[in-house]
Amino acid sequence: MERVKAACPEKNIKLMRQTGKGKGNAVREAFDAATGDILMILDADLTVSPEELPKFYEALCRNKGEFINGCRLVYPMDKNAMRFLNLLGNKFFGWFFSFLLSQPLKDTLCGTKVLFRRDYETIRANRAYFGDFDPFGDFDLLFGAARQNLKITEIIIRYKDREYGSTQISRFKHGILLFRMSFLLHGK
Ligand SMILES: Nc1nc2c(ncn2[C@@H]2O[C@H](COP(=O)(O)OP(=O)(O)OP(=O)(O)O)[C@@H](O)[C@H]2O)c(=O)[nH]1
Ligand SMILES: [Mg+2]
Repeated sequence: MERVKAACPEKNIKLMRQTGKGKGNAVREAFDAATGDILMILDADLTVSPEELPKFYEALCRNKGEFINGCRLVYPMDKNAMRFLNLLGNKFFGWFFSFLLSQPLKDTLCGTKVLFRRDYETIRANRAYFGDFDPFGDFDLLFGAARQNLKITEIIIRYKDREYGSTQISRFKHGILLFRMSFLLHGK
């Protein structure tokens, strides 16, 4: 990141250290600090290239949707990009969320998510209904968006092998947590 800042001195890039734990907390703190009109999440393991982001920007600005979510499940992926159980889980949650939100959705857990800040502010203001327990933040944002009647649109992206870091996902523990969150949301 320091390299990026040095390479692009004209850009207002902020590097922050989160005060809590988990991606959800990091995203919430970064979104609170961001000053632009559009908010974007890109996973730091570079499984999705930053070069994909202009497609998300275009989709949002051209009104193709109000919440743009990446979809990794269409193009062929790199060999180790997604483990088999994760693939099954992603397919299941895609199906289940399409049913819960009454909007077609294939890949709920894709990290790449883009939306207008004004819409995020409404999602944040209504977070109390959902509770603050989603450690990843994906369900929190998707449910918050659907509750505001935002149109969720998926952009197909290419999912690559991880370039940086190691997985932060414990499949069984987190899989169970995701199930619990989904069923809780089902009751709302
Ligand atoms: N700041 C911060 N970011 C996190 C934390 N956990 C995960 N992330 C970010 O969230 C991204 C997604 O987490 P991963 O562990 O890659 O999870 P995944 O992509 O669903 O699963 P894998 O297929 O195992 O990579 C990471 O690439 C990090 O950028 C955290 O505790 N703090
Ligand atoms: Mg990853």
